[in-house]
Amino acid sequence: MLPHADDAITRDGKALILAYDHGLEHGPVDFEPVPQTIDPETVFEVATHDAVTALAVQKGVAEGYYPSYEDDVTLLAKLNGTSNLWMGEPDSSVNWSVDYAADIGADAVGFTVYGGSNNEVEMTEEFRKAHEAARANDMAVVMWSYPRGQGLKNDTSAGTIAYAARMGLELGADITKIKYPGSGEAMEWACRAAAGTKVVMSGGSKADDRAFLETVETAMNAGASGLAVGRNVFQRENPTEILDALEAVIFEDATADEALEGLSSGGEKTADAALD
Ligand code: FBP
Repeated sequence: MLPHADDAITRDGKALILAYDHGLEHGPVDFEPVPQTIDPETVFEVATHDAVTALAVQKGVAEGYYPSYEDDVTLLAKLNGTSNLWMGEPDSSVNWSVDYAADIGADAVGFTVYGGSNNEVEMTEEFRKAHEAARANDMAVVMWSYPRGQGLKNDTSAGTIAYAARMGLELGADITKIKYPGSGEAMEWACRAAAGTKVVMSGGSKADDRAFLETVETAMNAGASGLAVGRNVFQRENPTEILDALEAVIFEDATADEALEGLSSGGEKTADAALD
């Protein structure tokens, strides 16, 4: 890990990456809870919130919408990604080059590696090319480190997630994005395994305010450097309100309880699903 390589996408060494590549990864179904989010402009507006240190999008969305937001949004180019229509062993096509992302104005690149997939070797070699091109362009590298495939499927066990965090360090990521492994202790182990590489927690499917913020607080206390989140922000009717709360927990050391006081729900549980 290079010191300061991630300065452009962090604030006080912490990150709140807003992910909006779901139209490719999951399909338009993810926009149904808040239908206007099908329009990327809506989410670019959300990303102008001070708490958001970078917005992660795919090439077409960046090409079409970033030019209008380049003064207010920091672009993280999610280089690879595959649709949910793909039924094969986990894999991800590389959809744009680092040089092209730099031309569009990206400050960082994002890349998924599915450790444990039959395609891990090829994906890791593709990551290597992207990583070295990013270094040549002074861009930060964020690895979506998601072990899955073969017998693993969507494994979030403590050992697997610590391995995912470690892969980020070993392969040169500045920030490694991992799934929440289910407890503060497991998260702490993952952060220790990353040995100084910043670890950010993936947001997961939409949870109620209290469950979500408590998990974020636990992750931060365990040594995480922030969050890379999509649905738990843009699937809320009031994304600004949850970003205010996340800003407090991630950057201002507030507890979840303190942050919940600012929410109109007051932290009441809803029927929403828990974090996955
Ligand atoms: P969420 O916070 O909505 O989970 O988004 C994070 C993310 O990594 C997105 O960048 C990506 O589209 C999605 O999760 C992929 O999730 P999965 O592969 O687990 O379905």
